[in-house]
Amino acid sequence: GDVPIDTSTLRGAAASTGRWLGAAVNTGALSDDPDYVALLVSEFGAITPENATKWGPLQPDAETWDFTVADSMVDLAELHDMRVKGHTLVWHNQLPDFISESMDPADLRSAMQAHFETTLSHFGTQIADWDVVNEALLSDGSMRESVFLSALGEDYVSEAFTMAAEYAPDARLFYNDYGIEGYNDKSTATVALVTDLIADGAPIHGVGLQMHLTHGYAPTRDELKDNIDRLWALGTVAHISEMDVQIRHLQGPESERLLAQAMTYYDITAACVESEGCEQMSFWGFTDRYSWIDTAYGADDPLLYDDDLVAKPARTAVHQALLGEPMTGCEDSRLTNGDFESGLDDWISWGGSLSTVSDPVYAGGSAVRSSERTAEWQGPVQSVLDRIGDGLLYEGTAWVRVGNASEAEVKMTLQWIDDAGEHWVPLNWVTATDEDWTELSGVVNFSDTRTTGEVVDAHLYIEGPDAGVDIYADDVSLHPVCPDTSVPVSR
Ligand code: 9MR
Repeated sequence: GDVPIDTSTLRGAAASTGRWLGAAVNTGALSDDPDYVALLVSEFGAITPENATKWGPLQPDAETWDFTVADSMVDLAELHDMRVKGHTLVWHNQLPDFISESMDPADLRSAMQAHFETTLSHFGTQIADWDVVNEALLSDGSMRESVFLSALGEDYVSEAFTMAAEYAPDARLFYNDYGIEGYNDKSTATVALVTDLIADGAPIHGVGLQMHLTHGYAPTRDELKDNIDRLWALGTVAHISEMDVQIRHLQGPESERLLAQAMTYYDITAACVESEGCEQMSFWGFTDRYSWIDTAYGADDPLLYDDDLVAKPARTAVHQALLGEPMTGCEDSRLTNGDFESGLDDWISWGGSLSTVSDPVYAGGSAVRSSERTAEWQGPVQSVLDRIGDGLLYEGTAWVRVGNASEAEVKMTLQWIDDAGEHWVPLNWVTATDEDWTELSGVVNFSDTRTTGEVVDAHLYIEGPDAGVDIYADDVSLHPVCPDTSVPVSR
């Protein structure tokens, strides 16, 4: 109908760009957790059964079929106007026991035939999209060993697509895999596979990039866009099909860890909405209450809503990226009293003497002065140990000038101590004068790829001039750098 799109929901915001936004549905939660179901249907316009439409769950033994759980998901989707993606017809995991590794080609082929025919005729047009083959490739680009490969040879992929189209002529058919989001041997092999399938006349419509990520190891936005573009150039759409973002390795306050995660979600969502070829984006669940990550790797919080179903910064970031709005959460300085209006507060000095002054000031009523300095590393310092987190880029800014010298080099430094020792990373240097205020700004990557073990100490320094030179500073701030604002392309 002509119901106006409610862009306050994720599904509505995605729909406003012509895309579907979905989540994998957990079997237990569907029947036992009404709050989960309510949030699912209000926020998501597409679902993928997380396990219920895999071969094993659907056909526990050769004579037994069980569509109960899958049907309840499909019915829910129909009631709430959600698109359904079936997952997955052919996969080396979660197979029925009667599919044995040593099956001969004829037996495997007829088992597949029965599975495809029964499953696809059962759902008919209720399931619009199917993952036909899942995870057929290895990271070096070669084909994964499986009963399908050993019995049917490499052509099993093409055979599966042709067979699926026979029983589901209206469905759109996908190849789905992990580790193919950026540019690497596996994603290049995927492009080659899709090229071959098309050349063979196999009916393939798209590729699912699973997007199981760990913050700090995600493909860049540009790399992902290029990768989606090369699939689009073949005439296939891309889906982000199983996104989640692990953060248990990140140090720092929870708010900073969740912000880091939100940045990864923002960048990936932005890459999708900035790409004509990206048609759908789905997450592997939506609440930290239920995630495969906890079981597979350890306690984590990889999704958009927390254990209490409260929206996390990641949910806000996805929503903002869908709407082409700037990402929020980076504005406030992680330092306290950077304008020195309430005295020295958390500012300290390892030497010399630190005081607030009312003249000169850059802004407001006071600035800080570091005088009687006996070494170049002395100046205003503030601990940021409980204020910043790894996996983030921080921008520091300050206004500085000097006394007792007409000019001197002043720098801003991030210092930290971890298992590898003490580190000093300059954000930037500037030539300050005794005549006027000069801006000092720069960025530092305080990242898990640079820290080793536990960070036990971290400070922001303003320092640099020779002993005896006074440093003045005002309006000092340190804040994270958020991703560039997305520019959605409608489909
Ligand atoms: O999330 C699924 C989990 O509940 C199952 O135990 C597991 C079985 O291997 O499969 C998980 O889903 C996988 C998906 O089907 C394919 N891509 C990787 C997903 C996470 O392992």
